[in-house]
Amino acid sequence: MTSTPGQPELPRLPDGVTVEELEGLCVRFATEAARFIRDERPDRMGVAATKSSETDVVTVMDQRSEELLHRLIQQARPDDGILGEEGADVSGTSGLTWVVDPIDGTVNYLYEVPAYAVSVAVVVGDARSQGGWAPVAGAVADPSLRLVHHAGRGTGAWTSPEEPADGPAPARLAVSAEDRLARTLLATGFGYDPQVRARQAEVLLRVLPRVRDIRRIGSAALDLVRVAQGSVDAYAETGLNAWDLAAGWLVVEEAGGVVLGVGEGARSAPGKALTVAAGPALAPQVRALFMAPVAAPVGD
Ligand code: LIP
Repeated sequence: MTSTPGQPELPRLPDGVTVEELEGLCVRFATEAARFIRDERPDRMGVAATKSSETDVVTVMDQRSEELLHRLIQQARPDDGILGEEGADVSGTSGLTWVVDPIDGTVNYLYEVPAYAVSVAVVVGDARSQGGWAPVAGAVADPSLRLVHHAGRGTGAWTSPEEPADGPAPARLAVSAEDRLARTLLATGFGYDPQVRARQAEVLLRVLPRVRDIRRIGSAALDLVRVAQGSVDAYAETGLNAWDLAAGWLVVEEAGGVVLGVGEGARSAPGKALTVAAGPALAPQVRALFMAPVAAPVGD
């Protein structure tokens, strides 16, 4: 990692590429895929397959969106690795890996609920190991609002229109300054496995009385963007994969927030065990609330 006084540590990037160039590619690729899944949606689109459970669905557009992203990435950055939710798994030789979710919020997309996104991030390290990687550039495209939220390590977090000519100018993002749980609007989500959902419901039983309210948007990438926008105060979820969170993680950090995992060292990074995102004063409180033993009485 290289660092300039007063600036966040910047990773040493390969072959002279800059963070700004990678951020621009993330925006371009995410935006192209967002237009595709919105404008090319088939009239009678059904479920193409299921994964971890009968409710963990894949549509043909998830698959085609990932094929499009794979093609765009390989044309622009042929030596980089690729890891995608729908099976893309390219090792690469450059030290950079593209981590993509071709449709995050697939169930919302299937039901035409306007809360789904395309998430594209570039990471350094091993994207397949917990705590072994970190994002350096990322974009979350929202096809329903025709917006793209993006960040590069050290370049801030921004919301831009899908079509720059349409305006307005990019708006800088900043997390909420809320520091009290009782006033916290908390976004969260649930897994696809019934036993996992039962455990998440037990945690929610303790969390719900302690916060202002919860919002279940149905897309981790958009939940993280809303933390960066300050339109929720915090987000917490267990069971996320790298592709759900890679771009949103950086957008939150570049908006002045922190993104935490369950513990210290490698486990301090967000991942399957727990992902918490909020402003610096609130994030540790939200993590403690989600990590307390489930058996603890409500309102303890
Ligand atoms: C979704 C996540 C969401 C979670 C859903 C699902 P997918 O990702 O973005 O936060 O609560 O269960 O995992 O499967 O739509 O790409």
